[in-house]
Amino acid sequence: MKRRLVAVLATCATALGLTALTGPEAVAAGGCKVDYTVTSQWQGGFQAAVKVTNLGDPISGWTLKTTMPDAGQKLVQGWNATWSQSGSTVTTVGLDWNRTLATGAAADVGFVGSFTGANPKPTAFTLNGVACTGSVVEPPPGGEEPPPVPGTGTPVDVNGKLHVCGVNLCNQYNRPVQLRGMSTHGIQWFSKCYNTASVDALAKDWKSDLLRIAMYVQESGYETDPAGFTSRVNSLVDMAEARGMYAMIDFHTLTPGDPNFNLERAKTFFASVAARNADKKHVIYEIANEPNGVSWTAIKSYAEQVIPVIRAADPDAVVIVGTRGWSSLGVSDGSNESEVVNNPVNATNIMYAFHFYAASHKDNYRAAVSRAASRLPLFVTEFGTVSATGGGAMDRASTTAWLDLLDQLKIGYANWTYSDAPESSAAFKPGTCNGSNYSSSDVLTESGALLKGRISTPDSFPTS
Ligand code: IDC
Repeated sequence: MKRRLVAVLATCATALGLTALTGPEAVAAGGCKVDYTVTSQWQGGFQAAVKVTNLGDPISGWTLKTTMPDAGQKLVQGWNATWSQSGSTVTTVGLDWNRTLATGAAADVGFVGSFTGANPKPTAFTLNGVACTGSVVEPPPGGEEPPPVPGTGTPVDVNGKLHVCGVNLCNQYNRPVQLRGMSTHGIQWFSKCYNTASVDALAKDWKSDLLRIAMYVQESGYETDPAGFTSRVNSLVDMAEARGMYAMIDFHTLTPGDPNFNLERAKTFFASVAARNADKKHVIYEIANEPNGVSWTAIKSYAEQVIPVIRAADPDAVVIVGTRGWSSLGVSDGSNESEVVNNPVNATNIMYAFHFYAASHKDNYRAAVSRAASRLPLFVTEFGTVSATGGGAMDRASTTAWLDLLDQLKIGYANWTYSDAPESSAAFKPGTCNGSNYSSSDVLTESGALLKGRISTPDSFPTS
């Protein structure tokens, strides 16, 4: 059982008045189930996750309604659905990509609310007009359910060598796994942030599964000192290995956007790191961070020249290919995932990168990921909780919508950045990396606190 602060389980009874409903939106006998969970609460505000499970016939659209029990409770912002409040009634309507619910299927939506006074839980829901008379399941006396028994072993101990199976990343038991972790900032600028204390904190306090090593190629990066950067990457690979975390080697191309500009450098670099790390279980190769201003065919051509170089040295490692429009599956260039689905890279054991910045990239990007997830193996190798500049205000609602979606689809992710850069995307406050305390909550930014909260929850990797 998941740890919950509050769980409200409302079961839609076999509905009275069902016969009055016609058309595909009717909920048949068998009804529905709503799991309402307050996932966090703070002074005057709270966040709730709402899981709507259709237990009746398939439906092609849904509207969920409930009543806020206290006049001071207000919807602030919702996600994965269209949310509105009128008086005390909150209405939630499924979006294009989650409006169809087969029997037994569920939609995960959520919202941030505000409250004055008490914050009681809603107990009655209707789905497509059918009353769901629910009963509240109170947490056991003493508060929360007991925490789950933590798994034994590090992420690499449990999962071993990874491979792509279907659209998922799978572990040694051939079962899908989601890796959740952090990206470094550019190692040419923030090497002081990657030391024994900080990487210990990432593994032990954050319980991170993954360290993404962002090696810029330009901007004073690899091109200025290939041997030096190759060796720095390898030492970070070893630091991740010693703590049982996966290491993602990111060839951080950004400007210029055509990865072919760096083709020869990529071949040299990957030949070297793949040979050196071939016997390790924990290395994933990301061959081009964010192609931009370049066609998918040019990216595919680059991939089909770099992947054989890696395979020659390390035949069975997972390789991740960047996508058009800053790894947006083309969406930021007015395209979409179909260009990849229709013309995939000619290689096996590969995934495609998707990146987002939550304050800039919202529902239409989530819709693309939802569609693409059943066709392509995806890994969110970089994302921010803020705007695409790496700065600006954190968008909590959009970030939560994204992470809930990725959790549901078992898509792995790495957050930009595990650093103390003076920008809101950084997890640590400026100056943190001058000291040795990476563990206490007061060194975290708002983004860092949110990500640490998400990443440190138990993984429950499947082992059989
Ligand atoms: C940003 C850094 C910023 C740096 C800039 C240019 O946060 O400090 O000055 O790069 O190198 C990306 C890129 C990533 C960007 C990040 C935020 O992959 O390199 O980092 N971002 O702008 N894609 C979308 C956003």
